[in-house]
Amino acid sequence: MMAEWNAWTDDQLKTYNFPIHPLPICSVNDPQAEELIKEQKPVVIKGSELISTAQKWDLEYLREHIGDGEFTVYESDSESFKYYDDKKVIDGFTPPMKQRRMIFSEFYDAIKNKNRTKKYYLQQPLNDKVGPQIVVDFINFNWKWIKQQQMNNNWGPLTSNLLLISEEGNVTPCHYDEQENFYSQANGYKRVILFPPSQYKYLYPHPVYHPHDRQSQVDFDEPNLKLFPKFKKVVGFGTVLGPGDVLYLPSYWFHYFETLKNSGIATAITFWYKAAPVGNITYPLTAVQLMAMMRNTEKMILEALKDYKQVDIFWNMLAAGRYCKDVQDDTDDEDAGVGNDASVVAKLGDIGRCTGHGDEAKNV
Ligand SMILES: O=C(O)CCC(=O)C(=O)O
Repeated sequence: MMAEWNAWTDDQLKTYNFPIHPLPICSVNDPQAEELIKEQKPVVIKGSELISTAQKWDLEYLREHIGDGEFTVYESDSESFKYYDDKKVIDGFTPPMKQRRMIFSEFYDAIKNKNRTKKYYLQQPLNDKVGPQIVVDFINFNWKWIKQQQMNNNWGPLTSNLLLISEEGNVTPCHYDEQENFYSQANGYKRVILFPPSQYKYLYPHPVYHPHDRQSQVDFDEPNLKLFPKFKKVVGFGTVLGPGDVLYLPSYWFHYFETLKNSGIATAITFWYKAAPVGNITYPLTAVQLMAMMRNTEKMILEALKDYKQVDIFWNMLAAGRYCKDVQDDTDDEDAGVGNDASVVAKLGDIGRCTGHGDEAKNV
């Protein structure tokens, strides 16, 4: 087996105290990749050529070809870009970053400005306003491969291709999405850390009514263990994605991304698909089904009460002295109904070594 050369070193990664196991890495024809996708387990796929025509999309090429449309660019005072939904409004919420609209050359100038104090992250769904050369590159993506995946797994329609152009050091804090994603790295290097849905209780997502819905409340740099004591149980699965890599990121898996320090710009494109319809329900429910159920319950209560401030009062009233007994903590190790973290580690660990790539994966 050939050792794989890494274009990056460990000192380009942020340091965290929790364990991080390697994610499985498979070449595109490896049946293990198909198996993992079917089981809704993450896998990094090499050699799919999904967006090989976008590997040349550096800032110069995009400035020349992407057209005059406007792009959403987040501007932050720090390296952190924590998403918020500006349609959800609550008292006292200050957005942690500014959402701006820029044409590409404005973004280019902002990034090239050496005297700036702000950091930038372009995040824009690809649309029909892009220039003709970008359309040609897009048409020449490996649609045959990805449509086959969509069919094999009974996914619904493709909903969006988000173009992500990130500066070195940018961090997308931990959150989950409700769709299946083939996250494709065009150029540059991004470290990703994933957590299975069964770790929901260790990651404390914000309430559904909150602008940070789906985002973990835990600041990975300075976790507040008084408020979020179970965060110390968290176990991640990580890797560094490089040009041409495709990560299958299953719906409801928590994920965290960082563009490697001193690595320049990183460009990636998401392929978000509606998840497969829920088949026959069997018991115990899966962690994903429980998460979806919790979301729906929270939404229903908000709809009934109308006022988000009443929601906290309601849940406390419901649980106080009745549903919040210590007995709930027993579920941590048995993991009744929410999947078994140990079995996920074992499964992902085994498969990570069988592909001709996984052995060399660094423990990121
Ligand atoms: O690449 C990033 O920084 C974030 C990507 C992400 O969160 C996603 O694809 O769901």
